Amino acid sequence: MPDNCLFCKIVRGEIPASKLYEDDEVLAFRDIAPQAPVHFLVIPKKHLSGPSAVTGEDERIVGKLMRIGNEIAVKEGVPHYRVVFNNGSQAGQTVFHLHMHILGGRNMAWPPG
Ligand code: DGP
Repeated sequence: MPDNCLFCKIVRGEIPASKLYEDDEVLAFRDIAPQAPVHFLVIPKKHLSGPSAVTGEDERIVGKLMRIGNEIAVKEGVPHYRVVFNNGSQAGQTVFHLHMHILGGRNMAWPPG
């Protein structure tokens, strides 16, 4: 786990987060700057810099992010939600540790900004 990665610090408990789910592989927590009434992030504990860093050995865990994210969304009362992975700064990625956004609780526009 890189020392200076923000989400690795959350995984290690060095920075507080509003956690929604945790096991040995996955952590979910509320986004600090919510863009919808419900907005949380689901991450692998393993450091991967983003979607383009995912390899074959990570395929199972990426699927798990979706399963856990859906379970949390349903519990949070937003069975209709948007899933976002940003890959690279031009796409809006600001934290370079793979994370899946789940946003719900309002109508979503398309195309996204
Ligand atoms: P992205 O732009 O896809 O890299 O999204 C990064 C998200 O991470 C952004 O929506 C804000 C959120 N975020 C940044 N710093 C923190 C933090 O310290 N705690 C929490 N909970 N969320 C953070």
